[in-house]
Amino acid sequence: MQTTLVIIKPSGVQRGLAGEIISRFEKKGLIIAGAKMMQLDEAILREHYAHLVDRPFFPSLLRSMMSSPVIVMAVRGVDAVGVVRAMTGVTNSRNAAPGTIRGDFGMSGQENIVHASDSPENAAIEVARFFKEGEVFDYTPCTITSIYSPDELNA
Ligand code: IDP
Ligand code: MG
Repeated sequence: MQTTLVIIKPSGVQRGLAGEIISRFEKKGLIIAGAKMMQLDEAILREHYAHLVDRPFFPSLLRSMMSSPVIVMAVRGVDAVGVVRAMTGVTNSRNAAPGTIRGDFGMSGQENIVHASDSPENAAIEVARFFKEGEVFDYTPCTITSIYSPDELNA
């Protein structure tokens, strides 16, 4: 199984979408392996968005991501990184497909409701960036055999 990082950004927290977003992952059959609210600061955002620090919109992105607490989640499942990215939709919410989180709830490129890790490698780095030892839990929901076949679980 993979564990991926989801951040419910200030745009999602402020608009009262946290429950709806968590519910989508739960209903899909993904496991919420860790969850907490935190206030992000410039240092962690410069690391997290290192690929964007030279872009003209970076100061605005920083302000936005620090404008309220966020909810960070470690979300687990078979192929969870790709599944969660697909559920998130493309970066600009106006272009995101209906049925995705950004496509259903957003109108903005910047204020796009959620972050989701883009590769298994980055997912491992990002979960470790936002969660301390002991904050991500390794448990098996009692519904697991209704979510996956035995061969999917043992792959
Ligand atoms: P992603 O969140 O879909 O992976 P990235 O390119 O990694 O997209 O960008 C990270 C975040 O930076 C986006 O989710 C969005 O909030 C913001 N962002 C990206 N491109 C733009 C832009 O052109 N204008 C404003 N904000 C942007
Ligand atoms: Mg990204």
